[in-house]
Amino acid sequence: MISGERFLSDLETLGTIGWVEGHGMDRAAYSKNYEEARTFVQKKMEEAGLSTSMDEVGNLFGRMEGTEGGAPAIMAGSHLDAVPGGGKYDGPLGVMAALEAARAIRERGIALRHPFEVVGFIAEEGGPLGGTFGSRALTGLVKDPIPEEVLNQFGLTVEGIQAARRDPASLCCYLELHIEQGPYLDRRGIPIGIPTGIVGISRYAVTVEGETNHAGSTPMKERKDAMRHATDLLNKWFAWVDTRDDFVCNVGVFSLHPGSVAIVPGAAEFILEIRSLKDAVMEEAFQRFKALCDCEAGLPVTVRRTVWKGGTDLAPGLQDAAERACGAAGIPCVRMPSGASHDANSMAHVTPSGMIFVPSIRGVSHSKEEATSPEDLARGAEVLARTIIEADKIFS
Ligand code: HGY
Ligand code: MN
Ligand code: MN
Repeated sequence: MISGERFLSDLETLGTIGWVEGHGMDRAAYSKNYEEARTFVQKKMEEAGLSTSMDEVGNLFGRMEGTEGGAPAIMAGSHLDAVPGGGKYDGPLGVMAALEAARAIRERGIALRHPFEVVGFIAEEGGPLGGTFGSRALTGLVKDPIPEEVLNQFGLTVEGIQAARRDPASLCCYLELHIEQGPYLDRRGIPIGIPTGIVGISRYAVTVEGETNHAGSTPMKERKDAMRHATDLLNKWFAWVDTRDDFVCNVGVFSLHPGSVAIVPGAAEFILEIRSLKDAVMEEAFQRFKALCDCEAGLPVTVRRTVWKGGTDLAPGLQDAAERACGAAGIPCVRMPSGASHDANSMAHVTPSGMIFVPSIRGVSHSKEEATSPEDLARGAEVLARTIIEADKIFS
């Protein structure tokens, strides 16, 4: 029912905004490139006859009314920001597919009972605002205080964040099409995944306190080398992580201070990220890490939790709706968990939420090599459009 050609053309055009050859996407939330991308999407929404608006934190909405005035809205979309050097589909696929669904529904004269809103969330990717920021603002989940300098950096205010909260009663359900960002579908040749749940994410700022000293004249045995202590600790930690299969862990940010080749590092700082479908497992893993820090003789280690987003289940009714949509279109699908976090994690806290996955070639994402075939992209948009129509029937 969608126009695959129009959808893919708009998606690829959006993918050129902020794209740097050899690097990947340069489109952080609140950046110039981000604003250019959002303006492009807003124009496309208006051309499609949607009424557009933006909330106080920079989320973009395109709305078309339904036949039942005052009914809660079906919302579909994803995020428009990208990780540094990331790909062009992580986020924008879901926004442009929701827009294409709106166009196809309108062009076919399908009268939805519920209003339909396309959303482009801001600041979904991890960063100073904690990730899934735009959708957490909409759902009232921005609980931890944000440092003044971070608010100023992005032109945000506490009042603005609070004003962005949407009354959950105004929402009927939320749907998000997204690339899988893992190898499950690609390895099995299955074109559509239907996520059953989304992992929780926890992040910890870890500091190892050593002692700066001369890198040449300080005897090895007398050094309080923060780098060696941190790497010893992490080697022991990852040896334990490798014995488990119910959570994943990453250290993507690691810095040494003062950071000179001729100085024994006095401090090592890193961000430890733990993800699991089960919050209790995330907590157990953290306790194990903490115990390692405490028992590892030598240098003092401080650990501060900076992010805790529990895992969420996705609405079975929307999983069934997506499965029916696939069945009607003769598209094979499989239910599976999501190892990546998404705005649907925030939305699932306030309204029935569902997701649809399309394969990531070689499972690669958060990389300039991120890729999905045009056929799979268009198939995902088709299933999303049909699922929206299904959702319109199942919710009052
Ligand atoms: O990190 C994530 O899981 C998401 O891609 N932001
Ligand atoms: Mn994403
Ligand atoms: Mn991402």
